[in-house]
Parts: sequence; structure tokens; C-alpha cells
Amino acid sequence: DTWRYAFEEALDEVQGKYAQKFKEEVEANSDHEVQLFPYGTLGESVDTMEQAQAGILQFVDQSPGFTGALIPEAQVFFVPYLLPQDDEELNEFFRTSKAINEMFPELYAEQGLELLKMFPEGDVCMTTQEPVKTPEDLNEVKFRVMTNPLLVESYKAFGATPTPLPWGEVYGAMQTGIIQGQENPGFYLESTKMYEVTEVITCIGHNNFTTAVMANKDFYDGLSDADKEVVQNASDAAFEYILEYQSGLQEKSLDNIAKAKPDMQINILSEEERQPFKDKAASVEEAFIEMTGDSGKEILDQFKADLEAVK
Ligand code: 6CS
Repeated sequence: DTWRYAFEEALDEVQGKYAQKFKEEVEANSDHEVQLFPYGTLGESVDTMEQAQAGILQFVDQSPGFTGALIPEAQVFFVPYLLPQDDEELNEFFRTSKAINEMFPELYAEQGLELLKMFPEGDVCMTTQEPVKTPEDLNEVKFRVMTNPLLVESYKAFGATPTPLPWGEVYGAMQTGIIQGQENPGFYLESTKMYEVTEVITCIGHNNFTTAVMANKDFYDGLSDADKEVVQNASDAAFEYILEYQSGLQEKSLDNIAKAKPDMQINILSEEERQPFKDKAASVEEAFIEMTGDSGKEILDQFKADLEAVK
């Protein structure tokens, strides 16, 4: 039989690489076939999530940036400056975190989803038309964010005017001036050619892009123990593969952008320059707790304990 798997990026982008590895592992170790549906073939992220919940898709990759309405606690990934900048530490956190590997699966299960893996996709940087050296520089900048209330709070706190949009509208909105800024990890800024429609890249170290891969829960529960093991092993293999794949990718992507567009300004802000953004962001954690109550607080506390454990 054929298992259908949709994701939010192209085949040769990070989610696509992960999906290809997953497919390869499943097909090498079982009689099942995995059919991959890259971004654009089945709609936007909200559409593929609906299809996965309805069982039309067996697997879906949807980033927490789009999961806020369904699972408010998933917005914890957008509390600024929570995730470490060090890759080793970050990878070990995703590998061992109790919040990610034990608590989130319960929340996804309530939505009919078997959470298989969460993994990081790279340090998120802003692309804008004008340089951003201080939060004041974001004043009056209409800044596209994923459709996630906490991300809206973050950019409000940074001083911008957040504008939630699905991915498909971003390039055009930037080109026509409806928005003047957006954020994404380096590889994505390169592959989607965001540098064609913006002039400045600014990295303030506020976040690493996280994504989540899940299965339709009824489908997963109906699998034999052997098939469940095939799925789990393929997820583990794809997870380790994608962490390795991303080693050095952020720097390489920014280099490639500099080559493709020599007058692109690329500013990696210093610790000192980041401090005002950190100060502004302190209120976002409170907003998260207000939005999610005890359940969110529990996740956030466990998150922090898990982060402490990998330091
Ligand atoms: O910004 C976005 O909407 C997209 N960014 C990434 C890195 N992956 C998929 C997502 O749709």
C-alpha cells in the first residue's frame, strides 16, 4: 500500500530532505511505499493539517508556527531567546527533551495526531528593506509572521506591525510593498530567493525554526507492532540525518546569498546589540502563559528544565 506524506517545503529543502530519508527508510524496511507531497501540491500548511486529521494523508509536517490555533502550547517555540544558539546543545535538547518527547505527544494526540518528531531547521533571521540595528528600526515596519498569536506578540514587543500570512503570499506581498519584513532560517532565505525582494538580513539570535512531523493517529494506532517500529525507526534515522545535514548550513546559505547578491547587507548583531531585543521580548513569555494557562506553564517549566539539563 501507499502512505501519503505532505510537508511545507520543497523536496530539496530541509523538510523535504527529512521526508526523503523517512521514505527511503520505510521502503527499505517494509513493503509500504511513501508518496511525498511537497509544498504547493496540496495547499497551504493549514490545508495539509486538515487532510492529515481527516486521514486523507497518513503523514504531515506542520511547523508549530501554524499550529497555534490547534495546540496553543506549541507556541512555546516562539518565546524569544528560549532556545540555545549552540547547535550541539540545541540538537541534544530536541533529542532528550521530556517536554518534546513526552508532553507534546499527549497534546497532539488530543487532536487526532501521533507526534513522531520535532526538529530544528536553523537560526531565524529577519529580511527587511532597511537595516535593523535596534528595536526602534522596526517601528512602522509591516512584518510578516506565520499565523501564530505568540509570534504576533513577539513582533509587537520588538516594535513592528506584525502581519500574519500563509507562506504563499509572502514573496508577492514583499514585492508589492504590502509588507516590508519577514523572518526565516538561512537556507530558506536562500532557496526561496527572499534576497531578491529585500535588502538587509539581520540575525538577532531570537529563535531557531522548529518543525513537527506527525501521523494520523487512527492510522498509526491501526498499524501492526512491526509497522509501528518501522515508522519509529525511520523517524529516528531521518532525525539524526537531518541534524547532520544541517551542520554548517546556516553559514553556507548566508555566504551563497552574499554571492548571489553582493550588495545584500548581512548583519549578525553582537550580544550587546541583541540586548535591547531581549529586554523587549521579556513580556512575550508572560503572554504565552496568559494564552495557555496551567498547561502552557507546565510545558514551559519542563522546557526550561530540559534546556538546563543539556547545558
Ligand atoms: O515561513 C514559512 O511560512 C515557512 N518557513 C519555513 C522554513 N518552512 C515552511 C514554512 O511554511
